Amino acid sequence: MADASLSRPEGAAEDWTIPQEWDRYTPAEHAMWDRLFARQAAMLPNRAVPEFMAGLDMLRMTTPGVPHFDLLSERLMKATGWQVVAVPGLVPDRVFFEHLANRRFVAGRFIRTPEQIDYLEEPDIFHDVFGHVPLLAHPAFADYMQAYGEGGLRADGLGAIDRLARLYWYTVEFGLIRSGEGLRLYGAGIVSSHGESLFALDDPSPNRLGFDLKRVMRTKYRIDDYQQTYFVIDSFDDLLRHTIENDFAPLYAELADVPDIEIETILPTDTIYTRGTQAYARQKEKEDAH
Ligand code: HBI
Ligand code: FE
Repeated sequence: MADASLSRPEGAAEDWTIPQEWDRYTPAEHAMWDRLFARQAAMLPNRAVPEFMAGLDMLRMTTPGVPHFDLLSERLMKATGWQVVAVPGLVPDRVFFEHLANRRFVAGRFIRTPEQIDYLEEPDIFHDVFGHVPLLAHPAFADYMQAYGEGGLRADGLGAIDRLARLYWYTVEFGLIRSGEGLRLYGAGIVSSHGESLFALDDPSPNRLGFDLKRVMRTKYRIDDYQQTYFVIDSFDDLLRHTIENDFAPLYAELADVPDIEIETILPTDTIYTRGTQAYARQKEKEDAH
């Protein structure tokens, strides 16, 4: 959750956007993008949902170097009417929602350093652009993201941003999807992470459960390590239907007195794809205790 007290840096516009200044990327920064890209592109076919791979192709992200936001926007605009705009880092929730509601995806313009290759706290351009942008070329997902922005603006008025943020977390960031040949990845937090792209699909540790809107809104999440539970959607059309056919206001009211669900809990009502061993999480806890 972005802190409401974030203050707008000098040089950022009213809506927090800044110029990408593509000409200022150094050869080392372009090389960093290429290195991250090559690593993920080699492993994601047959792991990521085919629509994600199609988006990479369609947006020509397969050409070397840090992508130019204007060129991405030009291609996206034709496909689904989305644009990519640069921001200095995390922006306040309302600003974030306002952009999404208007089909603008905000992306960091900086890229991680070699020391940060596998972990960094703020989303960089590789996470934001490689992770999030390809699916914006898919019509149902593109509509879902706009609906999320509109829902966010309403949730803000209802004091329910936390509920909605869980939906974002377990779909846009860490979602899995069913396919004819088994589960596939689509969450940006997964596909932009080398380790989690393997873990989320293959490791016996995490739970993999069927997506259920109310259930997800009640479920806590962790931001410091691989997820302990992933939720699986049936299709992007299905996800979009859940969001636009539901008026969330009565849902928030109904959930107000219902307790949260712990990260690794499996309920009798859950559809279980994997009952996780949680061995990875247990091991980490042990290491941390020493
Ligand atoms: N700002 N740049 C940026 N990127 C995000 O993903 C983001 C944000 N601000 C708020 C936010 N996400 C989330 O807290 C909302 O989805 C709730
Ligand atoms: Fe993200």
